[in-house]
Amino acid sequence: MCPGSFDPVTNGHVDVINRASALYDELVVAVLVNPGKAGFFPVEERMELLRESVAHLPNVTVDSFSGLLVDYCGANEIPVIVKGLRAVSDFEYELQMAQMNRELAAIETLFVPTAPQVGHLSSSLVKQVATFGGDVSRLVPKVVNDRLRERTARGTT
Ligand code: COD
Repeated sequence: MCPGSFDPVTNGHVDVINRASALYDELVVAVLVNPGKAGFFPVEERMELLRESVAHLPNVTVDSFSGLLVDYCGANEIPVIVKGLRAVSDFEYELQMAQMNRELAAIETLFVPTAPQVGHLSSSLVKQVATFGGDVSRLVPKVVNDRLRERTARGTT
């Protein structure tokens, strides 16, 4: 399981998904539905962009979930969560979540260190740069870049 907000998916996410998919027979990439937060892209659109971005990986499926990640994993018999780690700041938060998820459901978390080429990428920075007309074409899959450009052109960001 690779969980996240994926609002939107970046090349950093795709790198982690690529590498996790090589480690396991099956990988689920799941978008968190946060009922209290609209997000930049609606959840259905985030899933569509993810599906297109990982279409080259036959053992990856894309889904969404609301509530606790461990409940989704339990219901779907998923034994491992895979997370990407960029910096020390990621580690502090991710360690807490990994320990909590283990306490809640004895589920393990595997950390994949970010690739140096994408270590600076986050969905929020990509959105900020795109909103102000910056070029993010090297930072996100082509489908995401196209969608961001459409939204920026329509002035709906
Ligand atoms: N390089 C490497 N990894 C990256 C990069 C990058 N450039 N960018 C992002 N990642 C990794 C992140 O470290 C993360 O592991 C994953 O990709 C997803 O990132 P985001 O930003 O899309 O998603 P988050 O961090 O907002 O997702 C948080 C979750 C949805 C996983 C978390 O909030 C959650 O599990 N929520 C469900 C409720 C729950 O169970 N809560 C209790 C937790 S203890």
